[in-house]
Amino acid sequence: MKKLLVTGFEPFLDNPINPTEEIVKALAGQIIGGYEIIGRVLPVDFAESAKRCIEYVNEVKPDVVISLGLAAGRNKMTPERIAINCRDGAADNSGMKLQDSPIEEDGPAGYFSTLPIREFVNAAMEKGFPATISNTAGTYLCNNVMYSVLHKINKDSLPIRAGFIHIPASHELAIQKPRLPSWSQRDLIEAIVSMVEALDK
Ligand code: PCA
Repeated sequence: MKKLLVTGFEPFLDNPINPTEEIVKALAGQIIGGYEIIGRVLPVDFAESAKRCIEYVNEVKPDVVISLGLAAGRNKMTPERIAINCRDGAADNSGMKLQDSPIEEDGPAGYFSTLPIREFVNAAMEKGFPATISNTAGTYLCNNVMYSVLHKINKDSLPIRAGFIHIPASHELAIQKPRLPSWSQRDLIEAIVSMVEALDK
């Protein structure tokens, strides 16, 4: 059976909960759209997260990698179009703070997602979940993981489709940070399921 590696992240910065962790736990072991789901949670750590994700790719040998990250403040599911060769932003969970730092010294400026992001958006919307393509994954850990995985796939010519989806806050998180737009955890999970089902449409 085809394999899908789904990754999420641990909590970070002022977010005591990361709903991507719950999504990974909920989906791991399931079969969706003809894919066996393997779930892994990544650390919010510049030195570790991409390395860890690539180790999981080597271990699992998936056909597809979908990485998930929280974009607190967004109100829709947002498949990312592109990852850029830049690390910048707040300190990570280990206290490492980078500015204007390339992910790969000699790497290309960016990599486009190789996931069917337009189909993802259409499939989520058909099921009633607001979704739109995002044209920036930022410059923090999520962009770092998306770029690094696509770089590895490109460099080694691996037959793997990969990319990233940023998700809104869950209600559980919004209770602690009341300004955030939020979704129920169940809807977050179902919206991701609707996109997984669209992988081969
Ligand atoms: N979101 C952050 C890092 C971890 C996460 O879930 C980001 O958007 O980079």
